[in-house]
Amino acid sequence: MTSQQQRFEASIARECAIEPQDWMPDDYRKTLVRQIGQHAHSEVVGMLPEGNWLTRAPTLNRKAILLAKVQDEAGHGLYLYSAAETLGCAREDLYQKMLEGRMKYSSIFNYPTLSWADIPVIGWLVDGAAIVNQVALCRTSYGPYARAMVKICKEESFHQRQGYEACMALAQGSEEQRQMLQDAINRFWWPSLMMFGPNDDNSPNSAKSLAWKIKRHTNDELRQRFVDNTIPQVEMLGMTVPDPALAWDEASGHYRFGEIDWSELNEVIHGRGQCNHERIDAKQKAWERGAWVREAALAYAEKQQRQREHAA
Ligand code: BYC
Repeated sequence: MTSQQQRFEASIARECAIEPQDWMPDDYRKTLVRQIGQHAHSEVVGMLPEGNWLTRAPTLNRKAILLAKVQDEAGHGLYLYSAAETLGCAREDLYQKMLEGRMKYSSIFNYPTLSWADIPVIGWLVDGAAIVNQVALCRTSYGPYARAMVKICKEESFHQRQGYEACMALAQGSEEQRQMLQDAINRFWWPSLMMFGPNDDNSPNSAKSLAWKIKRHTNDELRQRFVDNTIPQVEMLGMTVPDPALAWDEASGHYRFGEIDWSELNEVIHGRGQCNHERIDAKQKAWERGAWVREAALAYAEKQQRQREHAA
């Protein structure tokens, strides 16, 4: 082991954050670019299913909240693309890889939002699952990623609470509203559990990511934490989850749940989910239509630079 490698391993062991100027193994850098890049793409693709309901939110108040949430997701994408840039990769390159299907984004955003109840349920379950994963990432070993996560978690936590509050409004509403809520839970329950990734026996990246403290917990540990947190909330709403195997296990102090349909997750992450084409198509069009904004922003930045140089 070289002295650089020794210093790196010692920093990881001492829980010292690795910073952009520090030496790091190529594989550590690659793993971070992959995970932070996918995470950034998930945030911006995640704007689409929710954006679908902006014009149809049931009240002006709900519309204003949803608009703010969708904007927050764009901001999260920005923090994460910036964190990835500190590793030496251009934002445009990462984005192109996502558009070309060479980088992934979270499976959850390849499901359609069919009714208004999907929006509260996404806020509650999807942002709820995201927080469980992301609170752990606040202690990830790469400094810029950990710092981005602190800010993101505060906003995600607000999203989760507003989602649950909107679910509660439906749960206390008419029979039709309760049915709409139950239907949304039925469709989003299993895909939310899939957000945590394959089970530990089939997670090729986990061992290295855990050793480098990029990941702090395994996929299954976080999934279990999410189920344990969420089932009492489901009961509070007077709803159920579509899992006949769900049961409280007194001995372990955890809920036991049924087997996830891994073939479904596999299909979705390999581009064959219900909305994969639609999502990439929307992002491709947004990229093309936004060209003038990028050109204008660059021209403005160059003008500012020239003025600063002139003044100096
Ligand atoms: N979807 O070895 P594994 C949000 C891939 S957005 C797609 O366990 P790893 C929000 C995985 O990438 C939430 N792909 O991998 C936004 C790998 O493929 P590659 C996004 C998945 O990295 C808007 C392969 O399967 N959160 O919060 O150790 C509105 C094998 O998996 C998925 C993050 O991105 C999946 N579900 O663990 C509302 C969190 N699962 O790259 C909310 C950061 C697995 O080898 N990411 N794959 O080709 C992570 O924590 C980890 O990357 C994962 C996977 C737990 C997702």
